[in-house]
Amino acid sequence: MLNTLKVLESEVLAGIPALKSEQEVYDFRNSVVGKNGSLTGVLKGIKDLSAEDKQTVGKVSNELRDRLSAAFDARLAAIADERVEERLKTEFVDVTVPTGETASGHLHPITRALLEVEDAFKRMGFEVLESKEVTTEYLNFDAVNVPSSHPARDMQDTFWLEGKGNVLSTQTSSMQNVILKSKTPPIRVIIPGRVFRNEDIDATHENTFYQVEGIVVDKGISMANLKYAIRTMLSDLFGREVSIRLRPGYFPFVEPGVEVDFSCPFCGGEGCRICKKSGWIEFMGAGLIHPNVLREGGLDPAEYSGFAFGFGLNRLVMIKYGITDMRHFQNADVRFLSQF
Ligand code: FA5
Repeated sequence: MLNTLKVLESEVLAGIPALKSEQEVYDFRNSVVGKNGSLTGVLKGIKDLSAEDKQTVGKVSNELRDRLSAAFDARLAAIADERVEERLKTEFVDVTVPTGETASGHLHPITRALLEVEDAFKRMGFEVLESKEVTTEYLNFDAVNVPSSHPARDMQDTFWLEGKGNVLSTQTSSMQNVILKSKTPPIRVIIPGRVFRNEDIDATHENTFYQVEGIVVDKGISMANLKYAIRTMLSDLFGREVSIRLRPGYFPFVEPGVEVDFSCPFCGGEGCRICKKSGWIEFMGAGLIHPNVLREGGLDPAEYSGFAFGFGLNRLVMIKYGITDMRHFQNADVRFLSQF
């Protein structure tokens, strides 16, 4: 019987590697160790053996059953591995291949417009400098001709910071003194920056918004230079010639001070919904730099003159793109942002 078992083992072990699927393994295993299996059949004869042979054959057959069971399990594991290998080969997905479906980010409309504004001024020989978001009471007010007793301080609601005399810039004009002291004429700079005012917000007012300051100082600078620079920049930005209109305006750091309007680029000045039928769009404050400001910046007003202007970028972008609510800019809502 031991011989029969040996032959049976070598036959079974030789047959296992040819099994291709789990089902084939189960069927073959059943044909060996199942109720009517070949090994089961041989083992049924044990009962007729002598007591001594029963013990020997019993031990050998138990060991044989364990070896065959291990061989079947190993084949099942190998078949599972082969299946995974096969799937990896046929179902391979290269996750690095571009799908063309991913939306990539883009510039915020304010940033985009600012770059266009900067380009227009650079073409006219202007330098672009950055303003400071945290500044001093001196630079924001005193140095631009607004002493502490001056009522004009109340024109801009200020965020005062802890510590001596520090404020959040309420206007990019807080850079005027820095520029005048650090440069020698001819000076031609624009200074874009974020400014802050302690104001209630609504569709046309924010507490955090962008301004662009412009400063030009040289001998013999006049309002004509201001008009030319602003007309050129706006015509570039809107892709159409615009005209400039000046009205008297009050800002402590300029004399004379003006409010600058430009002809509506949408209707050409005939009157439409955007310019509220007036043909003109209110744009910004400007003027010739006040002698006190030049002096505080270390320049002699008898020798030099200059102009300064400051406009709100948020409002300009609203006009350019027909945006009706300024609060959209800071909301980070993709439904708004994805339109630009
Ligand atoms: C100024 O801030 C002056 N520094 C401008 C200036 C510079 C005049 C140089 C003369 C010479 P004003 O407070 O008007 O001025 O603000 C300028 C622009 O900022 C406004 O025309 C407007 O477009 C924008 N602005 C003002 N307040 C707000 C606000 N709460 N939200 C959004 N934009 C605002």
